[in-house]
Amino acid sequence: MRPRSPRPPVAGLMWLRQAAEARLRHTCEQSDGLPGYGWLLHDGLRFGAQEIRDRGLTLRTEFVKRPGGEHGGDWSWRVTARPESAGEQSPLLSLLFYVATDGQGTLQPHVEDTRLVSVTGTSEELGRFNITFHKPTTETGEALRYASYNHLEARSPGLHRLTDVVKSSLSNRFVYAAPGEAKRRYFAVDTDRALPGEPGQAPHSHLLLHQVTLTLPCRVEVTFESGSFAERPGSLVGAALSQELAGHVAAFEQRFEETFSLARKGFPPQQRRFAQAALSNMLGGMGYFHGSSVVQSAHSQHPLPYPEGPLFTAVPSRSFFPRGFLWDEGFHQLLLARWDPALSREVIAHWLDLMNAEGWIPREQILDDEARAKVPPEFILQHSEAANPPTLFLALRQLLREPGQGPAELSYLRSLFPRLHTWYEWYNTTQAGPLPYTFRWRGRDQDTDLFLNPKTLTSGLDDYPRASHPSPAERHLDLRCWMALASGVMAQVAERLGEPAAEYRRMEQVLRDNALLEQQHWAAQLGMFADYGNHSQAVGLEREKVVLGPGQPRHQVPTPRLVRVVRKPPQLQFVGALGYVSLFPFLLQLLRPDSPRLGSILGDMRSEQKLWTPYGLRSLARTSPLYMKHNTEHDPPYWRGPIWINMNYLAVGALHHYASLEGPYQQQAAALYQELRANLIANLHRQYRESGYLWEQYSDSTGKGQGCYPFTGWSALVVLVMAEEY
Ligand code: 6A9
Repeated sequence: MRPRSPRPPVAGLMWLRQAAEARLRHTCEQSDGLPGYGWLLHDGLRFGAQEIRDRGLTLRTEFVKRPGGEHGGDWSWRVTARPESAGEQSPLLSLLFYVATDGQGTLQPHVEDTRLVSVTGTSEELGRFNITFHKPTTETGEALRYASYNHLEARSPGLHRLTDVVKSSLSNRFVYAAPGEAKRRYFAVDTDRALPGEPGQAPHSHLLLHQVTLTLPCRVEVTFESGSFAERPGSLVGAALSQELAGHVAAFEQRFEETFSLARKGFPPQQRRFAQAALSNMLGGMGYFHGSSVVQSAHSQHPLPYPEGPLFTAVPSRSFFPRGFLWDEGFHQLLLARWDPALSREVIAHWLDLMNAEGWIPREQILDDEARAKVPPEFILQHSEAANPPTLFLALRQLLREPGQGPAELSYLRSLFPRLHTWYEWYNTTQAGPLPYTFRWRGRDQDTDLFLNPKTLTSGLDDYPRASHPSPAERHLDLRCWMALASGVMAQVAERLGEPAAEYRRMEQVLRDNALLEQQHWAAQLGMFADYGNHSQAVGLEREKVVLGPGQPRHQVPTPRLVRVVRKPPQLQFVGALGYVSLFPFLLQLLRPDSPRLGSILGDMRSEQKLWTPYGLRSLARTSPLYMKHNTEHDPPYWRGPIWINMNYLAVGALHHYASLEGPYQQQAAALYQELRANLIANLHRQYRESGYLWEQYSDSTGKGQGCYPFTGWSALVVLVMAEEY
């Protein structure tokens, strides 16, 4: 729990199942391999309910915020712990509640015997506050429970080191002695062992921690009360908290149904809960980040820190990629704009505020030490010529469609407009292609010897096959289609504001012109839309031959590397790689409904040899030369076969669109729409049921979730597929 502040005081929970070894849980770590955790309900503002399944126990955590006063009001947390299965011998559990500062504010502990009863404090944005750790009760809150108490006061170099500080203070010299039970030793924080802080450096973070150790099942509540909240109707604990929670649950259910109509569409309760969890996890995973990217620009020799700033954003995966990604965000906001348009507007404004004077927005937002701690060094640097698909236009288009467009929405658009224009022009100028109305992603991998196909991280489709030899002659189909979308939305925004819109419209019309599109990107011989560039199909990875020098012993020779061999020299031509890129004129609905190309795309999509699977559309056709090929020895296929949900969402949306327009392919589109939609929903739900999570991508041969988890970024778009909202 933290306010949106650059240097926030934070409150949180760690837990520890008492066993021979102390395994402390704190932040979301994929390597912990929990059987399941995530938000089941979360409205993004006032309330949330989370379930965490750890081995042997289940934790349910719930919070409610109650507005009041001048500092954001009160909040309460409730944690209920149960053994995983009834009848299991009750393990001893420690819940560790903490509060910590991050360079500003004060905290004052109030201890009775060994129990930290409460913390009073102040901070810039929260004013005065009081946090109370209530005594544990039975699971239903009726009676008090026996427990042992410990507490810790310590210093930490920063919030990202809190886990280490707590871990290093653990000692098992403590004894749990409930009346009538056998005594048990347990691990607890030990103030005597707390780190003194780093010498010569003012310790950044002040930590206070309350540990309660007891048997299951049990419940513990914590209340935060804001000093400026004068007329509090009573503390938000016990029965009062239960009542508030129940009210929020009912309101959430109703709002969810009003927004997505899943009950009306006949989805059974189990599938509705799945969809609620997907939405809730995207909302609950949102973060407020603060700091600066490290940027390499063409104007300077060395990387420089970008100006410091905040970013309020959703994230692809809280456990694995807990930071903002530009093109992911456009997809996230497609979902959130339907749930809470005001929240979406705020997020989009945050992103546009990250633009530099030239119109560039860094693709990946790695803003502070905490974020940097989770990123390998080679990914930290952001290059100021690197683009990423401008999907925020997708989100904006959705916001323009939302009902209730009043003066506030208009003035919001007006304030956005100059930045939108600058951003749009940045793409037009810096990512221009070799011919008018063509485009090219800058910043492809240059090292053509070590990669089977040099990657195009900026496109978002990383290792999707492109021209084998990057060159200025390349024309990238996906970027061209994104620019058609961007032009159309710019025109719409300008029209709404009474600003000159003709140039955006003209650009949109040219980019939508099917004849020009075919001239630049239809590969007649391949029978598909394609990229164009300096390309050879005949490439492969082979072990380098090792030549022993005279007298050189074999064991001194390094293991031969895998290097790329080009068996036929590259030439300017279309790139034969049937998959998501070839579908773009369809995905972004640029094709006329009577275009014969629409017919061939639908055919390729439905072909099981090519793109169709029972679980969704695969990223690259099985018939494509680089299908499921490694890019290097240690770089497995990523966008070369597996099923990705953002692209499948666009595909279902496009099928829905073409099914609604009269034309020779209307029936076919309608049939595919039903089938693809049903396949996606069934597989994601099944994977969620079986594995406990939504995943980054799905295997095209088994449908199994793979990559990182929980991934409730764009995979959560399954909610919109269920709701038929495109
Ligand atoms: C790796 C290793 C703990 C890759 O969802 C975010 C992005 C997408 O924008 C992109 O389209 N993902 C997709 O191809 C994840 C990128 C993560 C890169 C950093 C760090 C983690 O170590």
